[in-house]
Amino acid sequence: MNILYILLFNKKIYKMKMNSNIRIIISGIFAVILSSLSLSGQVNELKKSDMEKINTKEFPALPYAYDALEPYIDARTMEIHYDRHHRAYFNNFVNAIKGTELENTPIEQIFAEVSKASDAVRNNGGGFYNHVIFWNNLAKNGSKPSAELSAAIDKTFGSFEKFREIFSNAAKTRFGSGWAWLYLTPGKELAVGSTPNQDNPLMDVSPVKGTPLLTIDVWEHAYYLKYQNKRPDYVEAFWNVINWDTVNERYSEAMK
Ligand code: MN3
Repeated sequence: MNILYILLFNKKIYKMKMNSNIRIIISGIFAVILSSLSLSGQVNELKKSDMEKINTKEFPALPYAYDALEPYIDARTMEIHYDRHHRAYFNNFVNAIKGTELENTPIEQIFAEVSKASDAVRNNGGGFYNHVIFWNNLAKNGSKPSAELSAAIDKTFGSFEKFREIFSNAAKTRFGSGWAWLYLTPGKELAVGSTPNQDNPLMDVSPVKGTPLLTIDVWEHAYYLKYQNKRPDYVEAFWNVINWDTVNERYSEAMK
């Protein structure tokens, strides 16, 4: 497209009556302007390519065995949560977008305008996506926040302990079902918040907006078999099974 503009502009310039030096200067100025326009086009493309690119065509495998997070999250809960709840969200999402223009739209783009979509797309798309983030930010691998993420946590919350308290509080006090998040705001600041139901910070309907970095599912199905009504105990246990390696990766990707 840009090359077409260069050709058209240059054709016009060469038709004008002026001396050749001025013609060369004007052509040069156009070339600089147009190449900077094409550069900004590339930046936009890069931003798009930074998106999660979560495959919406295939139900993703759980990245570990059902019992991998014992005793903090029990195998039976993991099995039911992944194989029934998550799978149902995935199947219902696939059915909700089938035959519509959303079928080939990146899921992050669907979320950016989810207010225009059906409740089935919002609830099941969120349910599908949020669990992918959740499974991937869990592991029993003894990982730690990176130096960069630690520094940002200290800067924003004062200390890791303070961050932990604020995040845990967001998870414990989310009324009913939902999710707590550590996310990066569009201004590249860390923030903690929570969303109801299957909403997430990528959605235009969400009160908290940004790039998800770390999340905890606080629906009762995530903890009831082991912890029953004691959500705070489940939230405390969660801190033993955070896969900081993936959170660090998400943070450095989002900071680019
Ligand atoms: Mn769940």
